[in-house]
Amino acid sequence: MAQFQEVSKLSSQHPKPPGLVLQYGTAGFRSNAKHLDHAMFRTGLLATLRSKKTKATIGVMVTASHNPEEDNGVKLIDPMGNMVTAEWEGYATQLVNAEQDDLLIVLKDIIEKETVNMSQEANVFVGKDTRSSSVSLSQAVLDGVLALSGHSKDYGLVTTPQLHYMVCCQNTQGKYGEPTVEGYYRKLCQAFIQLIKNASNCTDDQKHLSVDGANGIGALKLHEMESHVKSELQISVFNDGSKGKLNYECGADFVKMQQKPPTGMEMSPGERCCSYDGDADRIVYYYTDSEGQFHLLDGDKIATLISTFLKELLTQVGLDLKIAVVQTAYANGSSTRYLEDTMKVIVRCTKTGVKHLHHAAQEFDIGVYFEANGHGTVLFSEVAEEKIQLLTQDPNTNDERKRAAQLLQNTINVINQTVGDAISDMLLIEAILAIKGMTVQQWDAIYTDLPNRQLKVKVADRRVIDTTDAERRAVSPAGLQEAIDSLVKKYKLARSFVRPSGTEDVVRVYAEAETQESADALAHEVSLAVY
Ligand code: NG1
Ligand code: ZN
Repeated sequence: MAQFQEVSKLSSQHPKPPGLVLQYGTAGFRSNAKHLDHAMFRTGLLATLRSKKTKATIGVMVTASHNPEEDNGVKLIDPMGNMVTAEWEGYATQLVNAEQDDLLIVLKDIIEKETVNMSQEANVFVGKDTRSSSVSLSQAVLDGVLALSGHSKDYGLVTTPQLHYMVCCQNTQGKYGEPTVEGYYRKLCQAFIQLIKNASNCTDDQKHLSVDGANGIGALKLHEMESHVKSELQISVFNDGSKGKLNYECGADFVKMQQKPPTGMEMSPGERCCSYDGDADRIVYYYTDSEGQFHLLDGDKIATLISTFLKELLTQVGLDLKIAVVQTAYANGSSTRYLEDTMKVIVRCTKTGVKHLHHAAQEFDIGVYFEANGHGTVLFSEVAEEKIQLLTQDPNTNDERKRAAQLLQNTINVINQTVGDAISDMLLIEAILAIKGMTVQQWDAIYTDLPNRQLKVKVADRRVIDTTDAERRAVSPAGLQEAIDSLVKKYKLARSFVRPSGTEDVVRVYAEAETQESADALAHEVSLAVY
């Protein structure tokens, strides 16, 4: 078939280095950018097949998020803006690892297994981050789509959540919004402006926010968005890529892991600040107090703020909708305790990786999910959205209920339900703080984090560690969990677990305890037990 001749021809321009093996992990393929050209081309091929199979538009995002500038990566986005299924992740790994001469065999095998109708049209949206390697790598993706005669639309520089949004808008015939960057700003910012109208007496201090753009795409996009919200939110962008290196000593991952401010940011005591990661799907907040001490408000604090706000609104509208917060094992123990005991909301714990959290959140009318590292969003079920919409239009609803229903409606519109989104989360958080007249210190004081420490351990083969109970307990190697249990017993309010990373060749160790010294010591002792 002529179609496959084109694949052969173009794939020879994107040859696979013999013997190289890559794995489609939690965040797609990720590696040093030098090794990825063939992976990009082949992901373009697979996205085209996925589009033919689903009869819908598929997204391909070229980014390595918080990884160093030298790395890159690629991720597929399914029709509703969600992650692809485990089966197709498996195909991605097979296709990318096929040696050059076997490519067509593996490709045809996938077509056969999935009974893909090759005469079906295909449509693929492509986006990229600001890495210098992203230019040629995203071109390789476009070549892959072309090789199978698919249509592609190159969105160029966009954040990861923006591309998820475009894919969802396209496949819902505009019901979710308009699939353009301008349409994205319009939808989110209009909802934000509506929300903020409910804030009384906002001071200039409250209207100001400093953002660390991680020298990446988020900074660029904030500049584009600024004019839409200027009257209500004055943003100072630091690490906007004009001087520093992407993710280097800045960005959400650096701030969360190092528990200190990014370099390149001017902070006065008490001032509200936040950091995005390299592709703007994560956000964390922080401030320094008058003694110069650093305070981090991570994904757990964000989930708490948002779920408190939503729960209060649900009480006001009198709708019986089930709200839950979804976390991972990395959630600070204090947050879980506060949510369950004080807030009385349902808390679920899932394995690390957004797809697990997203999936669990879909089981509730309102599912607030956040990883401690700041990746998260809120999902509203169709039923919840309908009930809220009806209330906003009901002539028999009293003013208080109507106001609360409007706030819920605008929250639905400001939040990017397809995936965690730093820009969208930031707008919602800013609106909530303004409406509640809350300072960042008051937000921080809702509960006190248990001191914690995360470490990485290099081992010969991280896959020997197998876990259960949402990764909170190790089932292999034999004796490891018992060793962790006895170390944990030495410290007050302590908890610790280990798991193999899905994105790096390391084992991650997490420990929390009553004091920072204890958390550090426990993390260190557990990492020795992992060897
Ligand atoms: P791994 O490398 O599997 O721990 C990391 C993050 C995840 C998620 C993915 C994808 C931690 C502890 N892990 O996964 O939460 O964000 O990267 O980027 O933060
Ligand atoms: Zn990211």
